[in-house]
Amino acid sequence: TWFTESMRADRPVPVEEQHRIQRPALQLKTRLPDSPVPTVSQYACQRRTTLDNPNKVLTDALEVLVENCEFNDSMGPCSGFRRAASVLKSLTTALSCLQDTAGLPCLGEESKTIIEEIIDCGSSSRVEDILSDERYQTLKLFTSVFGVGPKTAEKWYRRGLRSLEQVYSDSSLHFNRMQTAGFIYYEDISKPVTVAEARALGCIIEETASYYSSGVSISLTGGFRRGKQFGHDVDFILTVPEPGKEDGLLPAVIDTLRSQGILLYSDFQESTFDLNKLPSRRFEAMDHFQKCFLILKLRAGLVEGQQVDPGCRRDWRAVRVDLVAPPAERYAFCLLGWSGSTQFERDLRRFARLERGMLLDNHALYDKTTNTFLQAKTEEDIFAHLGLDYIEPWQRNA
Ligand code: DCT
Ligand code: MG
Repeated sequence: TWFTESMRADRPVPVEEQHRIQRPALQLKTRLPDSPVPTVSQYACQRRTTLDNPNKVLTDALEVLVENCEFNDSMGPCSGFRRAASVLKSLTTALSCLQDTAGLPCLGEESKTIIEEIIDCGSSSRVEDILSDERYQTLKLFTSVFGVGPKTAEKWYRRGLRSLEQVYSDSSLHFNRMQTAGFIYYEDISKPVTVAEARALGCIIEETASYYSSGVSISLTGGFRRGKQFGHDVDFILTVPEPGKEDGLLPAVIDTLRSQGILLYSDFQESTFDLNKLPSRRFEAMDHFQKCFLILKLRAGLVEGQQVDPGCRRDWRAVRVDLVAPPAERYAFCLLGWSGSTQFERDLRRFARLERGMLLDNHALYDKTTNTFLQAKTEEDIFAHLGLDYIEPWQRNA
């Protein structure tokens, strides 16, 4: 048995149970027949995780540890803290003491120590130490630049660099195109993208793609599909019904955006999709679909509810946009993969492999027992193949 809607701790208590709870001590001695114990699954894809997170103080703290492990390249403890944070995010009530964690999966001793410290004292010394650590602060700052990962950040840190100004003015460093754009538009792209901005970008992409073919469909995916109010970028999937016609789609969209004068940066990646390759075992491996990472110029006048400030030196902002264009028959897999959250995706794949003997990635679902690819037109089909209850996108904020 695993977590279902009816097992939630905060569900309304049915009338027949209310008086049972209210009866005094004498009644409690006669044991009620064993009721199923609500259990929380170790897999995020068997939990419903909305954006309401009453344990944010705890999950933020655990995520600092995750980030610190990523900076130190220690992947073992990293996944432990990730899973612990994710389990807490699925709870509908705040933990008030360590005993409240009884029966919860994925909480190792280290995670429990952090949780207990925060519940008892309001903060964890281990987390506070990391937050005030110069290396952590610097690596966090450097990796906030588009195109800069932990390896590059570490290299700059080792050279004694501590601020973005120092990095940018160090003439001995070579920046790639992505990093250069990251520095130029740093202020704009560090600012969260709003839902209204995401919608305005959707209209721009839709119109632009329609010049290529009237049959193009566009889906908003990523965090916004999960109901987030803000994102670091906007993710769209573009498809055309005619097989093979997607081949020239993104280059055409990029050209049109350029001729409209709103393309600030683009990194186009040709498709390397090959159905003969089995789904990858590594989650971190990006998918093989045709895609592009863009920075676009979004005019304030196109964003609903946004006033154009006459005193402002410019009437636009730079925004990060990702486009992916899979073959139409791969759409469901691509949508499920790009909808995230990243932890939800990791656990979907882990569940498929360990519990079902199947390999799942953004392209396909492969059954190792029967040596067949399982077809899917919708996300519901994929959950059904995996024997999972369907989880709505807004419940995938694991
Ligand atoms: N994804 C993937 N393969 C990866 C990394 C991510 O398939 N190697 C998926 C999971 C989420 C989705 O792509 C979009 O990625 P982000 O934009 O980074 O995540 P997000 O949830 O949209 O977060 P944000 O709101 O900050 O953009
Ligand atoms: Mg996103």
